[in-house]
Amino acid sequence: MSKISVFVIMLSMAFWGYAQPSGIQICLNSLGFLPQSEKKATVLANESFEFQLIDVKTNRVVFSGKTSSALWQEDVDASACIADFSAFETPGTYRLEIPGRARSVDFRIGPDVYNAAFYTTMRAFYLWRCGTAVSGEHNGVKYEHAACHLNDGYEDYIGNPGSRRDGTKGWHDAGDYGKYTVNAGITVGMMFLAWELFQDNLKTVKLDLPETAPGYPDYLKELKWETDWLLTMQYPDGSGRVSHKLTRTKFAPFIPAETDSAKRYFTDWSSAATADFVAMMAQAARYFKPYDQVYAGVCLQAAWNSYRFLKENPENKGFVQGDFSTGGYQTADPDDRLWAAAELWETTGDPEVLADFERRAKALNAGIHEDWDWGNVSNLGMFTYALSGRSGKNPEILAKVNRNIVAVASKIVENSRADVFGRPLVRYYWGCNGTVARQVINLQVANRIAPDKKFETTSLAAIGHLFGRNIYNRSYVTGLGINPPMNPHDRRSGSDQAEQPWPGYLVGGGQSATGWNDVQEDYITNEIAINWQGALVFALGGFISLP
Ligand code: 9MR
Ligand code: 9MR
Ligand code: ZN
Repeated sequence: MSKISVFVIMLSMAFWGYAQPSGIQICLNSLGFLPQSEKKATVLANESFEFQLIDVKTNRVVFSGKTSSALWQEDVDASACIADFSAFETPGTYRLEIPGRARSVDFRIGPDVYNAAFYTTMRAFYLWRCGTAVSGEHNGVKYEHAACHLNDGYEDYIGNPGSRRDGTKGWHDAGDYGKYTVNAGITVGMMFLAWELFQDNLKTVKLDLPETAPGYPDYLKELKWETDWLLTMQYPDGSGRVSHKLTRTKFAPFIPAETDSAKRYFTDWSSAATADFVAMMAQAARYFKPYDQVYAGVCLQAAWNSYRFLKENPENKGFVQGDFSTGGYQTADPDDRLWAAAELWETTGDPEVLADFERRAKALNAGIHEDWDWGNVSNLGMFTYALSGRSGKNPEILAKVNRNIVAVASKIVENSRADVFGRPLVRYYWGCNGTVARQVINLQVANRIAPDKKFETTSLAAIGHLFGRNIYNRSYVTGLGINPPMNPHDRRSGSDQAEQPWPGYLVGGGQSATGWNDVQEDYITNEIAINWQGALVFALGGFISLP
C-alpha cells in the first residue's frame, strides 16, 4: 500500500475519532434501512442513553428514545446496548446521536437503499472477469486491467503434455487469479437461485456490461461469462470428467493480472467438481433457455454427459494436489452429487434423476445446514427440490425437507436476536463473512415455504452486520458504506496505482469476533472470494426496488 493510502487511513481515523468524542460508538447498517423494516443500532457504551434521530437536511430531531440497558458482550470484550428506531419510517437522510457524546454516520431510509450496493457488488464479478480487458469507475476512481491469462490452459496434467486448449473466460477466484470448479459451483449455484427467487427485480437491473451475451438480461449475461469457461473444464475426450481447477502450479506474486504469464494448467478431475459442473450446467440450461435455446442445449448436453459418467463411477474421487500448491477446494462428493441430481431433475423432470436425488436426500436425513460453504452444497439441492413446482416428489421426504428448512431458518433468527450486532452466525472462521451473507439464502427460502416477517428482518440484520453494525463500526465491503476495507488481499488492488482497492468486494472476516485485520498480507481474514461475493449478491438482490 502506498503512502497516500496510509495517509487516507489516518485521515479517516481522525475523522471517526472526531465523530466519537466520548469513545462511544454507534454502529449500524451504513447502507441504510427500508422504511418498513426493523431499525436497530448497536451502541458501544457501558450505560443506557437517550438517543435522537436527526434529519441531516434540517438538523431537526425527528425521533427520540432510550437505548436498552447495557450488557457485557463476552466475545467482543465490550459493553453494548441497542437503539431501536423501527417505528420511524419516513424516507430521508439521518444520523443517530447521543447528544454531546456520539453520533453515527449519515444513513438513508428509503425503498432503494440497497440498489447501489447491489450494482457495485454484482459489477465486482464483471471486474473479476478473466481472459478480457476490464474497466470500471467507482466514486470517480478508475479501475482497469488489460486482457489476462489468454493462454489458459495447458493439458499436461490431463494426459496431453505440451498441448493447449481454450480455457479462457470465467472469473478469477479471489485475491488470486486461479479458477476453481468447486468454488465456481457454490457461487454460480447461489446466483442462479437468486435469479429463481428474485428475477422479477433482477430482470430489469442494468449493469453496464460489454455486449458479451446478446439478448440476455445483464444479470444472466454476467453468469454466462462463467459458464462459458466452465464448459471448457469438461475433458475434451467426451468422457464427462471435469477438471478440478485451472491454475498455475504456485500462487503468483502481487502482480497485475495481465502480467501473470506463468503457464496455467487444466488439472486432473475430481468427482465433486464433476457433480458441481452437472448442477451448474443444468441450471444454466433452464435459466438461459428463454434467451438462448442453442446455448441452453449445449449446457444440458454437457450436464447429461457428466451426470452419466458419475452414475457409472459412483465412488468419490478426491483431488490430489501433486505439483500444485494453489487453492485445494478438496471435498467429498455426496452433497455435490445430491445437488447435481436436484438441478438435473428440475431442468428435465426425469424420474430416474428424481429417484437418485430422493435416495441421496434420505441418506442425508433431509438435513439442512445452518452454516455452510463450498465444502457442503447439499442445501442448494434441498432448496431446489423444496421450491420446485414439479410433481412426483415423495411427500414424506418433501415434508421433512420443508420442516428442516423452516426449523434451521428459525434457529438462524434466534442466533441473530441473541447477538448484540444481529449477527446470525455463531462461529468464526476463514470466510465466515461469506457465510453470514449465505444464511440469507436459508432465510429467504424459508420465507417462501412458510412466510414470516422474521425471516426478512433477520436477512436485513445479516446485511446490516456486514455494512457496519459490528464491533469495528466498519463496512466489510470495499468502496461501500462506513470506513470500508482499504487493504484487501487482492492482487489487482495490491498492484495498481489507485489508493482505493477495487470496489464492491466482501472480505472474509476474522477467525474470532475481534480477529479481522485490514492488512493486505492477512489473506485469512482480509481476502475476497467469489463464494462470499455470490452470497452477498443474493442477500442484496432480495431487497432491491426498481421503478
Ligand atoms: O495469495 C494467496 C491467497 O490467495 C490464498 O488464499 C492463500 C491460501 O491458499 O495463499 C496466498 O498465498 C500465500 C501462500 O500460500 C504462502 N506464501 C504467501 C502467499 C501470499 O502472498
Ligand atoms: O475459502 C477457502 C477456505 O474455506 C479454506 O479454509 C482456505 C484454505 O484451504 O481456502 C479458502 O479458499 C481460498 C482458495 O484456496 C484459493 N483462492 C482464495 C480462496 C479464499 O481465501
Ligand atoms: Zn485472468
